[in-house]
Amino acid sequence: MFAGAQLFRTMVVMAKSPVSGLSVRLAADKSGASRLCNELFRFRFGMRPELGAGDNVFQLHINPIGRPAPDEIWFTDGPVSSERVGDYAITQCADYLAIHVEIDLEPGTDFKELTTRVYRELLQLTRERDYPNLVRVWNYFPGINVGAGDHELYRQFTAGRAVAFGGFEGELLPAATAIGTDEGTPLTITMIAARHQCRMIENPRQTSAYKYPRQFGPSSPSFSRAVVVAAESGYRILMSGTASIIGHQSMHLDDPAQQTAESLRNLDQLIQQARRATRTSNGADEILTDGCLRIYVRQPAQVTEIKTALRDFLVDDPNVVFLRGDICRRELLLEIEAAGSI
Ligand code: 3EB
Repeated sequence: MFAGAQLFRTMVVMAKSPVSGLSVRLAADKSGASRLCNELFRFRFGMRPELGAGDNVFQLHINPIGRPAPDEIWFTDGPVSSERVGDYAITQCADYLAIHVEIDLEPGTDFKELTTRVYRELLQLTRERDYPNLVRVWNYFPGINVGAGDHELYRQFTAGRAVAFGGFEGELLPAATAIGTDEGTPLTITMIAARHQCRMIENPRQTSAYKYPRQFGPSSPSFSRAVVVAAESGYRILMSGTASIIGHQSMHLDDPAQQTAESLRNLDQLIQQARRATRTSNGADEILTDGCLRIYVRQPAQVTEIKTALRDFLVDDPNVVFLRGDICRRELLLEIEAAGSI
């Protein structure tokens, strides 16, 4: 279907004025000093504690592989206000709200209970401010693969999240990422919510995560494969962390190049689904423009192989950030999330 196809095209984007709706860009420089016009929030990658600055700078305690990563900036249109409410950094504009929280983990914490509590508080905040529609959530915590069977931390997290969501399915679940970070890092959750309903996209190549069978844990993961948000000109797709899974089965064990290709085929399928759902086209041969990718890699030594596999799918110099993280299934070596215009 896909051999030699160019999946992503990236552009030099910082020269353009920010687009309406919700868009994401990597900062052109790494200084990250000044807040840009219509900047809803920015992610800053890395462990150094002095990195955090400003109510709309959301620190992710995860290290880039190789060189330092530029900030990832989320733009909107219209005025933005940012504040802090207890542990929560909150930033909002007319249409979107983003919340970020970092929670230090004490030994012996009941992780399911903690996840339920934090998610309930997040959902409460989105509802009381009248942004009831979840768009995108990022979840990071250490020890994601620690524990056997249903005691594994990822499964405890999934169970706790499912309690807070209380039976939400399909249309109501946000796109998401859940990645294991290094020991000593906090539970870090960032949530984007919208005033209006957004369109959720599932992947016909994959079982919907909220329908995963029992073998993957007592509760199914509460996320959708992608979300499409409107922009003044066209649509943007925000794709969940996407791995080498077909149906509900992990594929290409021990082969990072094949896992990369399979993940990209899954992203390709999501983009096609989103285009069908919105009856849209960006007029380019390539499937995604203004693409922005994050690739989480379990073993940094495999990055070179992953980059080589990636090259077949990319043109130009892509906006890709490589991060050292653990994927929620032990056999998965990498996971790719992406956003861009369709
Ligand atoms: C998968 O497809 C891979 O639990 O929030 C990807 C994205 C994955 C999000 C989550 C898990 C989550 O099942 C794992």
